[in-house]
Amino acid sequence: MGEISGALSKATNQLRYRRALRSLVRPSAADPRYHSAFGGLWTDRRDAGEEVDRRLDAGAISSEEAETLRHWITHGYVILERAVDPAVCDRLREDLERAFREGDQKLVMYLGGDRTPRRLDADTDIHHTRVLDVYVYYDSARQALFSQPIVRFLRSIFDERPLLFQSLTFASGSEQPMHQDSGFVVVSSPLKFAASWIALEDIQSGSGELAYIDGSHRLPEYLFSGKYKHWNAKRDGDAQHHEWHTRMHENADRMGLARRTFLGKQGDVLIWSADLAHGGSAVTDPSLTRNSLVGHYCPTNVEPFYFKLEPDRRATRLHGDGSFASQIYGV
Ligand SMILES: O=C(O)CCC(=O)C(=O)O
Repeated sequence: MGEISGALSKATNQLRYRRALRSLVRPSAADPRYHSAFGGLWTDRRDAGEEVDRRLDAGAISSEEAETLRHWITHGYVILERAVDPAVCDRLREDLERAFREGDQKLVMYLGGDRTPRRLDADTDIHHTRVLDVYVYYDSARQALFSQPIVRFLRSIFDERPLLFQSLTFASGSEQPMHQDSGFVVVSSPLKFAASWIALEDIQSGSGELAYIDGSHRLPEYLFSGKYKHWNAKRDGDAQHHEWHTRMHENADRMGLARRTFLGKQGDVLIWSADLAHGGSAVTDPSLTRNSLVGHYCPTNVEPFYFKLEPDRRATRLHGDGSFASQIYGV
């Protein structure tokens, strides 16, 4: 009996997975209004600059917001200075340091680049760890990730309330290779999401600061197995992953795009678009910390892919002008 129900649930999951994948295939008839065949946010439309003018003329946005939106459209990221109260950053760091000292069995973390989920035991070294979705349990993380300037900006590009569906903490540089999140972060409309990178302390040069390629959200698109924006190890293999990475750099060089690093002060936030290439630069001074928090958000009318695969993890909880969900813990 157990074997039959196990086989049935495996078959149901495979069916769910195949159905969900269909929405992620490159459409055969692309909407010519967008740069990408996958469409995207209104800011990804070819007439996005004119749309900013229209919103400004209609009084829907201020001239400062229009300037921020124009930067986002051209460069694929924005920097919001002091968007998070430094006191909130300190509170989150204290919460995390306590959790690492005393242990917090509710939380799940990764060690280095290893994707094996681990419980957070007492006396764990905080460095080279990533704690997942802390916002579910820590008010300080919710205050940071839903700070008013972040939510206001996300609402302006989403035309919708933001749904926070994943976060990662870093106490030291990740040295993560340059990548576009659309390759790994999967939502029902592949370009409809954005990420915030919050400096929880003043970031020092040599700490493995966040690196990114200005304007790379308009790089020629790489299609995994000829049709997907996201990489699947089993389906696409390491060779395609390597080719994606190589072409990203070749095309960025050919287009003359600038590599930049983010030396944010505590509370500064960099928001990147789904296709902006970014990663962690080399840690040249291992004595330096790099306390930071990354959050991934989509509009509430878009679904993280896991909603389709794990219906019991679809629940969302309201928080101010946004909401949140978590594949790891549920909410
Ligand atoms: O903070 C970093 O070093 C890189 C983070 C990153 O690439 C990501 O979260 O996608």
